[in-house]
Amino acid sequence: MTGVAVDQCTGNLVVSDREQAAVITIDRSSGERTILVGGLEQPGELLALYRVGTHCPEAFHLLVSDPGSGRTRLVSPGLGVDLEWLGDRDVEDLAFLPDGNPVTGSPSVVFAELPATTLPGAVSSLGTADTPALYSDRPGNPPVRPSGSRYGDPVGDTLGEGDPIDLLALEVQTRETEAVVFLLLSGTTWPGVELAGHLDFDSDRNAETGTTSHVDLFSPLATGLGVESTLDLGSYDPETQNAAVLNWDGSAYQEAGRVRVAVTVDPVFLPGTTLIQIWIPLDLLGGDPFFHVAAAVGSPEEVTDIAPNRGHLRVGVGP
Ligand SMILES: [Ca+2]
Ligand SMILES: [Ca+2]
Ligand SMILES: [Ca+2]
Repeated sequence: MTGVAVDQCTGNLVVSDREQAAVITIDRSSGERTILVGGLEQPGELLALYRVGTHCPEAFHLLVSDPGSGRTRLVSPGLGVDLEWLGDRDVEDLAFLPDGNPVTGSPSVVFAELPATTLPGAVSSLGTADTPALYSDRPGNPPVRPSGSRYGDPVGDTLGEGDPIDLLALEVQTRETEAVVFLLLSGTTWPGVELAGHLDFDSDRNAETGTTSHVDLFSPLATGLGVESTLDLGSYDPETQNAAVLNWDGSAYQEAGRVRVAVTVDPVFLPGTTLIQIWIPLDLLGGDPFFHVAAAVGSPEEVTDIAPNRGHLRVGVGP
């Protein structure tokens, strides 16, 4: 697999599968896999977009880079659209720039092209394509699935040496009295391998209050978080299956309580990965179902991946 995206309309995962030369949809509830786009050369990075003015599930559109063929496709499963979006370019990465972004100012897609040669010193080049008022990075209407926020983290964007733990997705759902966090990691070795890291919560959605995020220690791009609470993954106890939530008291973290953690190695819907599920009572996060969050994961020795790679995940809409 080389690319992962989440269809926020259905909650299904979409992945690039180089072996099958196809993009595959994985149904989150049944684990069923279906081919969404076949006949590709070397499917790579995926970018989920949502057509403004349409509703879920049709709003979901997907850009599929296929550097082997030099083409990037635009696919809309709901509308039956599959067309060439960009030709003659070996695109290796794609990102959506929302309205008001500091690069283009208006909604656009930025893409990185592979260097034309493999000579030493060859660098990727960047390009942008305007998508004025056509697309957004989230559906305009409430998604079909329960309220929640997801971030599909790129495959292989890890820090550190050796076989670092690669975070593939961060998702938070809020229910009446609790937040449920899902962390999807590459590999099936954990918990044989020790996991550490933090989930940082900006409970009042105010960067000016709280303390610096652990993620900001490893990211060149600011999270924009002022952290009130953190879940310490390193405190996970396999015996009791719980981990500590710590609250910032203005000068230090104090343990606020321990929360339930479930680890599923090799989950049916995505073999070869590890799913960590964490249930946090909203009381421990200030009681508000709206908050901002970011994650840093790795071994006790080093952080090997962060999510989101830029900024934070917004959970709930809030006033
Ligand atoms: Ca990653
Ligand atoms: Ca804060
Ligand atoms: Ca990352």
